[in-house]
Amino acid sequence: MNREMLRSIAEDELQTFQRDGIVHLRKIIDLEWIQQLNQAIDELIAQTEKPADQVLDFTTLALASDSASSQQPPEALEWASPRQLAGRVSLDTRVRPKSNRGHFISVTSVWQLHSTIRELAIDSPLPRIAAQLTGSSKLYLYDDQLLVKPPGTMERTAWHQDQGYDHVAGDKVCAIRVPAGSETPEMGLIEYLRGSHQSGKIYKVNYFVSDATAPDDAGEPIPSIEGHENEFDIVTFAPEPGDVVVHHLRTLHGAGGNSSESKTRRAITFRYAGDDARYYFRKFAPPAQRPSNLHDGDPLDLEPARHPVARINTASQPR
Ligand SMILES: O=C(O)CCC(=O)C(=O)O
Repeated sequence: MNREMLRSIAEDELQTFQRDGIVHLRKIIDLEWIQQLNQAIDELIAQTEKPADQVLDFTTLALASDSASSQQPPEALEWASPRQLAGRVSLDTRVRPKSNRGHFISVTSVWQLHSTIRELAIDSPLPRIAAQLTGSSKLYLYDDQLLVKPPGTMERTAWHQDQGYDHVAGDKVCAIRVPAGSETPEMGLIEYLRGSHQSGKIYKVNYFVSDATAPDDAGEPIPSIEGHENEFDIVTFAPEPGDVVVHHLRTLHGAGGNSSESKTRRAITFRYAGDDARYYFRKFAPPAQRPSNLHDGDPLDLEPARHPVARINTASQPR
């Protein structure tokens, strides 16, 4: 596998990331990684027994929430429980409902489930890209998320910011999204609010397919972007295999449903923490990120099994 970037990052791309909190890097990783990624996704999706706390079917959750109501007997309100979401799932009206409705699937910490994904996360061109864009001399994998949106998946991805979901404080933090195929507008391209990382705000976490938030989340309310898109400076990209899209962990982003008749949108996003990153407990981060022994202010090195060091040059080896 080619662990080198296919080209260097240009100065204007670096400046775009710093200014806008988002940059599309075209033709930067070898297509062999994308072939391997597709094979890994096929294998992961075909597995019948998946660790339950790593897999979330947002469509099943959305359908369950349609029938849930506050009149029902009280159930414990867990992260994204149907009752929490009742009546609040954001559906894309451009997507025609199908009898065989697509399922919007999320798998987190995939690097722990598949060797190809682990290699892509910590021993590929990706950590080098993250280190250069964040100006870091050491880089940790914070976590990852595989998102699969098949044709006819109506659930929108609600506008959100990643950092509130992560127990990490710091500015040298970014996410690299690696699409597994070509993406077109009908598939629900990811939309990013340009420059939204600059305010330094940490927003309330929502339930990903809904803008519902926990009432006592101390974060800032997310601006009401859906339906008012032309009032905001939004940018989208139509990435091709071999491209990556890098956003700062504070950049707000969201996406539509997949109205394509035939094309599944599949991508994995790796979240990296650089030189100034420290553990910071966030009460409303999803529980899939299992309890940690770290305390606020601890460097992430103290839990290498959760936050492995990523290789950023050919001379050093990942732990
Ligand atoms: O796939 C989506 O709809 C959302 C992607 C996303 O939130 C991310 O890559 O961080």
